Amino acid sequence: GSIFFTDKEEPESFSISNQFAEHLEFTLVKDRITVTKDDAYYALSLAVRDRMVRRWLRTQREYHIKDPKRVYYLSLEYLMGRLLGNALINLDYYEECRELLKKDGYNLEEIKEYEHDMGLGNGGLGRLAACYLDSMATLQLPAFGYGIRYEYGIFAQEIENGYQVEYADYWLKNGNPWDILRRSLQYRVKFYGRVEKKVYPDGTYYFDWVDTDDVLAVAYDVPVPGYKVKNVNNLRLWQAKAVSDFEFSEFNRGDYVEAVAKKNDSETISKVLYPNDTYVEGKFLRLKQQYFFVSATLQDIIRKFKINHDNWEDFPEKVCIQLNDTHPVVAIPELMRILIDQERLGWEKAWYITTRTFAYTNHTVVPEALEEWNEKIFGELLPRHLQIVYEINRRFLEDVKKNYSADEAVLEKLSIISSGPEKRVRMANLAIVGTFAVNGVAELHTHILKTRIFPDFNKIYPKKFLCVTNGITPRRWIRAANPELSKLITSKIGEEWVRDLSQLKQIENFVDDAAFRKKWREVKMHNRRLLIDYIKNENNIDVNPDSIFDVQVKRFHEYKRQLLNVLHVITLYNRIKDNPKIKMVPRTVIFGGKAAPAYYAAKMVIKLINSVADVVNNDPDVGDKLKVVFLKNYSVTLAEKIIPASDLSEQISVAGLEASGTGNMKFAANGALTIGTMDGANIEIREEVGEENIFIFGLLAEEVVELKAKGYNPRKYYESNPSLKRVIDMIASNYFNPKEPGIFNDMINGLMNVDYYCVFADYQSYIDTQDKVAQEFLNQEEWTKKSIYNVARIGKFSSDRAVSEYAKKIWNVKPVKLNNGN
Ligand code: 26M
Repeated sequence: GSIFFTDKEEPESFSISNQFAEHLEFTLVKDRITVTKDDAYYALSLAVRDRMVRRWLRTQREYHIKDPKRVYYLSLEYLMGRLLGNALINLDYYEECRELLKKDGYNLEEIKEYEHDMGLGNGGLGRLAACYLDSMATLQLPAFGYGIRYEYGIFAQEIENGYQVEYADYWLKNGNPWDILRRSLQYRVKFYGRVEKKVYPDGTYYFDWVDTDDVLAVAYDVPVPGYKVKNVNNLRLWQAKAVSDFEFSEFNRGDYVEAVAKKNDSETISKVLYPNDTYVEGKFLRLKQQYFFVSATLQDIIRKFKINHDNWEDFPEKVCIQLNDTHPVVAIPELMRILIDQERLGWEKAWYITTRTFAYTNHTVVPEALEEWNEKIFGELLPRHLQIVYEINRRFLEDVKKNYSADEAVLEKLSIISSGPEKRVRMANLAIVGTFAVNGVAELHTHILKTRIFPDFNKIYPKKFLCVTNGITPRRWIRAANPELSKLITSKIGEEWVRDLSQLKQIENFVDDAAFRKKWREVKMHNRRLLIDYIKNENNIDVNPDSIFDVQVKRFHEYKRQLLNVLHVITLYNRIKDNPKIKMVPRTVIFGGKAAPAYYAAKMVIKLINSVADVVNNDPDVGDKLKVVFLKNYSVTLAEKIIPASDLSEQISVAGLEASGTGNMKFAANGALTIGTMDGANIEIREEVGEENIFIFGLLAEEVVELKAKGYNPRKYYESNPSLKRVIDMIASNYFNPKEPGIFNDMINGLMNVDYYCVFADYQSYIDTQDKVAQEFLNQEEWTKKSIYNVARIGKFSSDRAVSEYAKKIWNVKPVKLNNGN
């Protein structure tokens, strides 16, 4: 007989109450007197984790036995948020657990608040990875997430005197009940050193990477439960650890203290998430993180492959590796190195295997976000990889010359190594050459990649580029975040929509049902009131519950144009000042989001919002017609409070620069109407919900290009538009910042002389469309219909659809269904 529960037939007999009590007493060593709310959260999470363990083991065992083709999702970021509520929903155990806890005198909703967000990502890209994990598990795909277990996640944002201030996010301070340390899973990762050519007696040779400085990668695993399926997938996060103490050279020379202190150097590799999401500075530590992550992950993937296989030609048949942007692209030369130097395969064969294994997703066309590594830095840390990259490039360019073009200008654009005084490794070019699929994240974005960013690559590899439009998980973003809306929908169409979002279509049948529409509005009002309380607590602002909740939450970047939104706010303010008795539709304009700590222009927009808020919110003429709210420290958890309460979703990037957006999908799925440009997935959202149910304004992507080509002069717009002029003059003359004169001078100069993101060009179109929004909001019945249509027609934007497309079009992996049992 086996002592393992996984080997036993009988169903689980543990009750959550018992396990909860056991963890309180035996794991946390607490009693009735000493127990805290945080203990309750921790013990409950362990009890919920316990309920996943057998499924988790069984899933991994099943994948091992059936040995299907697997997909590995490699991402430097996972913006997971809280895990407890999501686990309970996916296990279909939420209600039961709440009732059982109630009997023990605990309130689940209250306990949940003690969980610290797992904020191991910056924004869209990191949250997308988290949504995809949820869908991969729900679709029962043999999929594995890999990442870094940063000790510090995305910084905590405070607002001090209107300015953003960053604090370290030590998310592990109270421990983490979700991840488990795999004590025996450790890999050695090499850095620095040099390449030695080793010659055999027969004259053949190979390259050896020697005299390296090594670091250990230790594995922590997080369970990823699928929704109402038995599959529990795995997210493996690596933490850096110093190699054993006696290996330090200093130790041998007798400097014990120095040697132990040096441990710190290695362990800084997984210390902190880089907080920028658009601007890449070529920081050495960042490259170390990337290679640390890639090396450990590939060792793990290859170890698993070798359990069942000894023929390398099977590798691409059994393994697909999806690269989340260029951040893990050093995996391409790393696999080449392993195949050539360690496995002793020839170049052609190694390259054949490599280029059939990897696929790459591009997430941005913003030029300053394209990763390039200074060749010297790259070669110092990874000398052998630099040689391999050069050889990849040499062969690639040879090929191009033979089959495509020998034009120097074309070759320079295609080259993986940029020429010029400072040679750089272009990671996107390496990604395109070294993979079999390159995908954009929305139709327009893919089109721009093919025609504007990488046109020659697209001609060389016409079938390589494809589109998989992004999606969001309906479990977290509707079912968990908006329980009242979920109940209302389920009362009409049943619960299947949670795993098949296209079923929401059926609620169109109730658009003309006045009672249904009334309930729909009551749900929104309920959510709004929760947010009103939060705003009162956080910002001490009284918000009118009948006002339009007009919301822009996302990272701060000039291209996302929070500034355009502010210009609208000031325009409304001026209308009130001109006529304090004016009748206007009341609005609450809510902002949230973080700016990269070194991004001065974005930080000044935050300061401007807070300055405008101070004036507007305290002007007696304004009353409750207009309020401006900046909610600090926007996060996954805060998004879950804000989005369900919103009426209007601001998606106002300059056309051509927002690759997709995913917030846009979350808002529409929760019944907010969108005001947006023809950018990213907005275009596809419009296509789905119908043009009468969305507010589109502004220049098209091609028009932005044309405008700039013929010489854009923002000053002309300023001079010919009195309303715009007045707004700009107010900012320039310190109307909102009398105590800190001049602080917005750089911003104003930038707008007047350059306005790279066409704020002035789109101003009037935006104002006119906002006026239309206000008009339409007056007719609540019609607005409600539009809101229902948005939800009913949002099915396409489920991450289940997106992940199925990846599985079919790129990965060629199929579900592994677990039989019943536990
Ligand atoms: C790179 C180097 C060094 C430090 C940080 C980075 C870096 C980190 C995150 C660069 C870019 C990062 O993210 C980009 C991102 O989030 N892009 C967004 O991806 C979403 C998912 O596809 C899209 O919906 C958004 O439109 C896109 O902006």
